[in-house]
Amino acid sequence: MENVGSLVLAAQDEITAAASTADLKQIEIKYLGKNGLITSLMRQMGSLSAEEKPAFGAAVNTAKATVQESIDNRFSALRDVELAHRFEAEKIDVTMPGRQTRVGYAHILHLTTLKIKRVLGGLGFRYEEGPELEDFKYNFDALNYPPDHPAMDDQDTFYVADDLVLRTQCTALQGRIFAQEKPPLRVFTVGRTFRNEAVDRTHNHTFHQVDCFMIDENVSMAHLKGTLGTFARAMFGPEVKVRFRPDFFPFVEPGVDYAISSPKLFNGRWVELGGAGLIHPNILEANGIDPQKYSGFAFGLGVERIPMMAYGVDDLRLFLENDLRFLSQFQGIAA
Ligand code: FA5
Repeated sequence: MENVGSLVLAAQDEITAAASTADLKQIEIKYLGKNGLITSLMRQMGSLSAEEKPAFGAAVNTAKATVQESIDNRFSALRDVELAHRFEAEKIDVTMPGRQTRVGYAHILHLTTLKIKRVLGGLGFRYEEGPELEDFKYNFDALNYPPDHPAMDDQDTFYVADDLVLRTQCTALQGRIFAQEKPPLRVFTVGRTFRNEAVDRTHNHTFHQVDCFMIDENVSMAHLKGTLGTFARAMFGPEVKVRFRPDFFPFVEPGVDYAISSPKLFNGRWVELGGAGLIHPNILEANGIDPQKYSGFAFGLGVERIPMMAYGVDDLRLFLENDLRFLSQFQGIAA
């Protein structure tokens, strides 16, 4: 019996000293658990006489109840303290200003594309899209490339299969249109193009091109120059001049590259924009268009070139890196 009393006293000392509800759980297990110190006292019953048994049993039960009650009381006191601490720690200051949500804005290449569409659409050209994963045939063969042209090499072109490439130029759209439509035609496209090239400040593996062509009776270099001049002035300002120089592309004859100059851009220096020319008679013939009756012009240029020149961006890789410190500078620019 003394043993029971001293266990209760020991338990109560520990209960009073417990610093947390977790400590209290351990004390509960230690004394009242299945193999707890008080619970185990019952095992002594067997060694007691029949007269002693009831009193011992009652004493153990009372001890259990006493310790349990002490634990319960201490538990609720400790839990109140712990909750108060937690509430304090997790307190929310509802008067603090909220976190700002960022509002999205259009990417500068998208804005440039919208402007191109508006300008060329306004000149009477119809917008069409071709696939980025293009038939070798449309990317090269239909554009009058000789079989050994270096652009077809693995070094320059991403091949997906022998007859399937990531288009290297938006000019690939021409063959798709010619296969379905007859002149007069005025069509343009804007889209992503891919080249397996060494990447530097003016070359990326993924970039964008505008490509535009027109076929009708008596189309000449004068129409090309007039259209490009109007396009360039609409994109860069009314002071812009356009210059042609001879260049070679298999799909045009004569072929040119063209540059623009404006007193407001690059101190009036000439800056090359892209390639152009009159659509090669071989291409017209291959598509059943009579080159005696019809002629056409085509031009293409890099979309990135436009904001690079307009805003003085010196590295075109920035456009696709998605660094908001760069992109946010174009926030608020009207399309
Ligand atoms: C062409 O791609 C021709 N299809 C253009 C053309 C169309 C000529 C119609 C005649 C008639 P070129 O390879 O020069 O041409 O590319 C045209 C423009 O795309 C370049 O002036 C440049 O602005 C851009 N460009 C070309 N390669 C890259 C590159 N790796 N990264 C970024 N821009 C590029």
